[in-house]
Amino acid sequence: MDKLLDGRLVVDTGDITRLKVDAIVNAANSSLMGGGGVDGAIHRAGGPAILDECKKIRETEYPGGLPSGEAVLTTGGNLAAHFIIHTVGPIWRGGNSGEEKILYNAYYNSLSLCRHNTIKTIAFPAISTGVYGFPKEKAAVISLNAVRDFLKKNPLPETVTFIFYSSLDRDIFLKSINNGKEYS
Ligand code: AR6
Repeated sequence: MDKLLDGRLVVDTGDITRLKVDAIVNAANSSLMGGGGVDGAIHRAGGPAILDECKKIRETEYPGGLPSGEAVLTTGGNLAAHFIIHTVGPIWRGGNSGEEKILYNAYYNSLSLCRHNTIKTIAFPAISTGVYGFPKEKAAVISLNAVRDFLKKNPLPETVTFIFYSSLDRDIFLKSINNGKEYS
């Protein structure tokens, strides 16, 4: 486990569905109706209450689907986490379609939901770096910048965890942020 940003950002490996934190973030798609990857794992582990709330969100707030870069909150269902924050990262299209800003927004807007829901601890998977094809090295720097910018201005969440599914992905993250901008 590595700690950055004065201990407020923890970098670790594992299965996000098993974490005992107040909220976990889901790398969803605009439909909010589930999918593969971490999205599928969260819905399977958390049970049908999550999809029920996603359907309500689609019927009310977002009939056209959740735009990429935005975030919404549901129950955590059967998970240890009380809440799931569903966000939609960008699909990588080569880098000239606003992908970097959308990824930044996905992290930042997910964190913005912490204050109203008194979320002290939150964990993120590596949004967009799976099926959506965002280069992991670039995503590392953007995700760190978004969390650093947010935590500078806000007492909640107290701690953020970046949970990588493999130690290789964790190592790519740590190496990329050291090659990128200063992070302290
Ligand atoms: N715990 C932590 N990380 C995980 C887990 C897990 N249980 N499972 C996968 N990952 P992806 P995306 C990692 O493809 O690129 C879905 O179908 C994985 O290794 O899940 O944002 C949605 O419905 C990778 O590093 O999300 C969308 O359609 C990271 O999670 C689409 O995929 C993200 O990979 C979203 O694509």
